[in-house]
Order: sequence, then C-alpha cells, then structure tokens
Amino acid sequence: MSLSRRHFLTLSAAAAGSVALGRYLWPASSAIEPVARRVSRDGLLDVTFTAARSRLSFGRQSLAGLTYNGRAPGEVLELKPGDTLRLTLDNQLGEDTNLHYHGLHIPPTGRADDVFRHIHPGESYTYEFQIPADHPATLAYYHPHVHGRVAKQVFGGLGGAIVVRGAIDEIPEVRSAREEIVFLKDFGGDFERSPRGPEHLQGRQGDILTVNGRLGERWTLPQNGLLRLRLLNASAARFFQLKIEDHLLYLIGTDGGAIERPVEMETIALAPGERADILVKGDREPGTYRVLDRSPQTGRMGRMHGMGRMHGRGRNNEPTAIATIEYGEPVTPVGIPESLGTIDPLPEPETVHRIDLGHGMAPGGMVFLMNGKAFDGDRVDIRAPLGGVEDWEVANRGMTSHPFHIHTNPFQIVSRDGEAAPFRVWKDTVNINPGEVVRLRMRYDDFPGKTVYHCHVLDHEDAGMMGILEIEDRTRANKQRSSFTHKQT
Ligand SMILES: [Cu+2]
Repeated sequence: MSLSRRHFLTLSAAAAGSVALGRYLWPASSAIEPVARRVSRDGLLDVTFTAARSRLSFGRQSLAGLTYNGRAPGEVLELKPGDTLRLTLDNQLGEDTNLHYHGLHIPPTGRADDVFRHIHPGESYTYEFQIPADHPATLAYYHPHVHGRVAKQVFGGLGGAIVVRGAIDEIPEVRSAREEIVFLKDFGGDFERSPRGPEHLQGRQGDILTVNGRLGERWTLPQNGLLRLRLLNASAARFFQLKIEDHLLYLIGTDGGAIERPVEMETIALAPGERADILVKGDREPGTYRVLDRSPQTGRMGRMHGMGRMHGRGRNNEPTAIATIEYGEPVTPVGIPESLGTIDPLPEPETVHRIDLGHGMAPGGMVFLMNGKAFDGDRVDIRAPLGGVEDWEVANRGMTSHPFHIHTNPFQIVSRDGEAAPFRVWKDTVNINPGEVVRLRMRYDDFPGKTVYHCHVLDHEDAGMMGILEIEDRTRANKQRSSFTHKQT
C-alpha cells in the first residue's frame, strides 16, 4: 500500500514538473460573503428553490446565467443520515427542468432521484426523500438532468453542493480542520450556444474559473493546523487539475466518501462530476500560497485519484490561480490521521457488462454513443437483479475523455487497462481516457427501478451518451408471476 502511494507521488510529481509561477487572471472580489448554507434541524431540511434567469457578475464581467434563488451555485444543503430533504423546485426558467441528486444513494423513483420526471415551465414540484440511516458521509451534488438540456442548464449556473455528515467528520484531526467547500465551475460566453462541429468533443467551456461562484477566494490555513477542502467539479465539460504551491495534498475521500488511509498527492485531477476530500497541512513558512489549476485543454487528462500517470498536455499550459491560502494564527500541531475507515471489497461478480464509448457523425452534428447507440428513453439497455453484484467493463474507443457516471449506486474501481486499482474507493464518476478500459464493480443495493448511466461531459450526454439501467426485484417479479399463473389455472 505504502509502496503504491509513494509510486504515485513520484509519477504525479514528475508529470507536474516544477510549476512555473502562474498569474492572477482575475482580481480578488472586494466583499467575500460566506457560502450560503442550509442545515437540517430536527431531522428535516425544507427548502424552496426558484430556478430563474439572472445576471451573473464576476469581477468586472457580467453574463446572462441561471440561478437558484438568485445564486450560482445554489445554497449548500447539509444533512445527516436519517434526515429528510424536502425540496420544492419552482421552475421559472421558461423550459423544462428537474433535479438529480448526484452521489446520494436514494431511490431513482417516486419523489426522490427520478431524472425521467420533467418539471414544466411555471410548475412547482416537491422532492421529498430520506437520506438512508447508513448513508456514508460524503459531498454530493444537485444539478438539473433533463436530457438534451443538461449542459446548457449546468453551464448557465444551476447546481449546488450537498454535505452529508458522518464518521469521517468525527475523526479528531479532521474535526480540527478548517473546512471549505470548493465548488469549481467555469463560466463564459453564451451558455445557450451549443457546441458546433468538432467543438462538440470538448463540450461547452468558459475562461472564467470560479470557486463557489466567485473569483479570488481566500482561505485561512491555521499555522501547524489543517485545512480541509471539499472539492467538487461542477463544470459542464471542463476538467480541473489542481495543486497548491509548496504543499502536498492528502486525499481522504472521493465521490462515495472516506477512503481507508490518506493518500499523499502533488496534484489532483477532477473530471466533471467528480469530488475529492483533501487535507492541507499548515507546516510551511507562514505566508500566502496559491491554488493553481492546469486544466488539460482537451483530450486526455491525468488519471483520477492516484490511478496512474498524467498524459499529454493541451496547448495552453499556463497555470491559473483559482484561490489563495493564507496562514492564520498558530494552533497546537495536528497531524494527518493514520486511518479513516474501512472499505470492504465487493464479492466476485455474477455478470460482466461491456460498454464501448464512441462517437460519430449524424445529419444534425456529432453523436455520442454507447455500444453504438444513442440514448433512447423507451429502451432499457442493461437489466440487473436487485442485490446482485456485477462488473462493468467500460472501454473508451473515441478521441476524447469521457467521465463515466452511474446514478443510484456507487461502485468500486477494479482495474484500469488490466492494472489493479492502487487503493479502494467508492465512486460514482470515473474518467476514462481514449483507448482505456476501466472495470468497475457495483452491488445493486435496495432500490429497484429505472436509472441511468452517462458521460459527465454534459454535451456528450445531451448528444446521446446515456443509457438506462433497470434494477429488477426478481423475487417480487417471480412472486407476482406465480400468483398470476395460479389465478389462471
Ligand atoms: Cu463524454
């Protein structure tokens, strides 16, 4: 374990090279308001979001965008396992919308995570569901999910973070850390303009890199203490690759919550939809340090979370400062925790599904395909048994990276190009570079129904790269069938 961790650090460091000093592209905002947060009380979080068109400001620039209650991102929702979220969405967008609760293990049906439900213009709809009592602590992500409009609505500004509290938050070192939500998102240009021709490979991207919807975020790192950054890539299509000047990053959690032991890294790559929980140690010369991004411009990106090497860079490789860390008052020294929890491996799979990701040309432009097919809401692509364990072998046969996301149940990464994953993780989104094959393993726990899997470069999803998974309760189906047969005889 320690060998592979050290191995990764070397690879990552070599790939990152010595980072040239970047520059501030944007002036720091003059007034920094705290991130708006709504916390559950007595087991309930009851919120109303009005989705509407708004003007967004970034420094001296102003753009047309989309907001929840006038905010982009929307308020942070904070709950505990067992709590109920009641969320009324009032649609003033002038077109269909809805919500997906990315990373929450909740039913894909009813008033929960049903992305097939459309909320029409002028309508209001109330989602209501319970966070399961055994839900792991994690950072989840709410965003719209009406097929064909997802990229535009997310790029316009719709989305927000959900914090589920739990065991990792109680580890003394983690508890002592200053915590910041880092909602990463690019803005720029006309959010409604669809990519044309080969632009479609990259999806819609902007040059304004924001953290929590703002420019020039500043965080305090207590001298000798810890800063905990909860990263979420909420871009429609942009990949982030972050490092902090002169500081290592200690990965403590991924999409699905805590990993088993911290993993030391120099840089962290985040594809759209991915999250990471990291600690930063305040053990350097007190001062000011920049958080730098070197988003790969197109094509391949670094492997996720210590999964391997970094690949060919884009043309513009100048790092951009997206935030600043300032040392604060000294505190009693705190170290990085030794262990964070356990992840039990899933049993051997009963079935292996194979999915090829690709693209092609159609009369209307580029189409993005899974096993040669574009999304069809009336077709079930994969049927799986409730309670079963299956592997999915996902191969990228195309020319650009595809972050592969599955709703409802998290998965473990088994291997990449046949090489075993260096450490156990629970994830819901995994980046797959051109030519790579990723094998992931999933158990279809407790929630039957139709759900989806898709590419999280949202322009690819909108242009066809999505499929339907139906999780079937076969015991119940068999019972119904036998009682039906009984009546017939
Ligand atoms: Cu894609």
